[in-house]
Amino acid sequence: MSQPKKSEFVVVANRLPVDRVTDEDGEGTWRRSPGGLVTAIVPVMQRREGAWVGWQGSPDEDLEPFEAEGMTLQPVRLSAADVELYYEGFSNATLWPLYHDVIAQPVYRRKLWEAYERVNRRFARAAAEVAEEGAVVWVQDYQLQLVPKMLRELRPDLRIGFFLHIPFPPMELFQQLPWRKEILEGLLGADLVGFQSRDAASNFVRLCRRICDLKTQRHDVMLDDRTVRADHFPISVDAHELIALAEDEDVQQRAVQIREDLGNPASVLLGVDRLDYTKGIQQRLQAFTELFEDRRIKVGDAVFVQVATPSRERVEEYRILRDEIELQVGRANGMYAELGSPIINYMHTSYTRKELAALYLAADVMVVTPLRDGMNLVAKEYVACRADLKGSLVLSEFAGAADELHRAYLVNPYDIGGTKQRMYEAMHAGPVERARRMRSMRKRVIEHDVDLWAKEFLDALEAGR
Ligand code: GDG
Repeated sequence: MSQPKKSEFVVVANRLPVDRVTDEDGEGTWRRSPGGLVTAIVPVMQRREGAWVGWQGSPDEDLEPFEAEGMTLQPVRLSAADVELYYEGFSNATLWPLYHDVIAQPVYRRKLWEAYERVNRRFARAAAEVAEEGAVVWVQDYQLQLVPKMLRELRPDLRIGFFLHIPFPPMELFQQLPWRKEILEGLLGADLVGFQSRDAASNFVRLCRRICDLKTQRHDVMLDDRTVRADHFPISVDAHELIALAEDEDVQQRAVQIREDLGNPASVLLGVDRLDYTKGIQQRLQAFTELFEDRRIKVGDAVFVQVATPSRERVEEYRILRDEIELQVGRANGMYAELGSPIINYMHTSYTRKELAALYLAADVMVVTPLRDGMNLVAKEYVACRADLKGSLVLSEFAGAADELHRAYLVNPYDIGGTKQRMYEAMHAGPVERARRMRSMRKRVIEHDVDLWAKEFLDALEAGR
């Protein structure tokens, strides 16, 4: 294998920021993946000649490092068994539910843990190989929590940051994890551990004190030879890109077309989520359906569009969830729809960014009701797109975004009665009220966009040198 080029800035994430696509001539090539994280980090990478270490998305494939979009990409190989045990297993069947309030029962199996350790070590080695002397390495998310420690052992010269995109649970839940100490020690290999919310950061600090028996002070965890800082850095969206998208004439026309296709109801309500049990899709559809049952609204008053992007389809919980939602939608339409006018339009598919922006513009009420969510970018994307100040946002208190978007219609998604009331209020808000709320939310999202997020994290990481 050829010697990889060394970089002074390295990102380590489960996935590489590119997807394999086939062009018109049938040739395979790579295209930058959509999404805020990639958009935020790519400019930093290009400025610093960065490298990105990650899995390329298909199992059992050996790939040499390659260049794309001005970045060096360092593929990490995962076998089919790694995907099953480390990714679908420990990451998505153990950590994901545990970190999201145990909404689903986490699976605790030693074999999954062993795979997690083994694969984390592989990522750490790959990062150690591409990092220049004294480089900054930024490790991303729950799949790679052991990498900071493993990497520090290999390369004590590096400056290591870690950012967790999902919630970090309170002690009462985290304690369940048979490998709780190992995970904390893994994270403590970093110089800076970043979380989405203040609560998550303080959960972590408290756990370091209680489980690892370490001294702590506010944001700091004291080790023998160094101090680890734990703080919150709420992620955001590329507001300017979204504003431009929403100004695009095709997008605006498409939004009008969507409303027409829906029969021009008085209110269009919209949900956009990965099909995941943390997102509260069932609760919101129930609340909406009950408004028909209670005869507070009728066909013509409102239509709900639910986009559920396919996700983790090989994990059993997700298959069950999909069946349940599809049954629920069928029932609701069976009971309350009229010929040619369903009350819920459910799409199990994924759309282009442009189509998504058109949907945001077509929606009078965006409904974001996760049972627990690190941040939720959909809520911020909707707000960024609505320069016309016409939309309303119904938002769960349990999404990180609720810490910033105080002017949303905040709901406890477990409270179906409260949720349907707030949805109803959002549908019937006057233009002045809508504009007042939207203006305040937009100010926050535009001022605190994803560039600022990356800058604040990296400045804090460098500051401690
Ligand atoms: C994790 C945390 C945290 C969705 N459907 C389509 C599509 N999307 C895009 C959205 C948005 C992204 O996917 C989803 O981001 P979320 O933040 O809403 O949720 P997670 O995927 O669970 O993300 C979360 C996030 O990491 C970042 O730190 O906020 O709390 O769970 O950007 O627009 N994009 C396209 N077509 C779709 O059909 N193109």
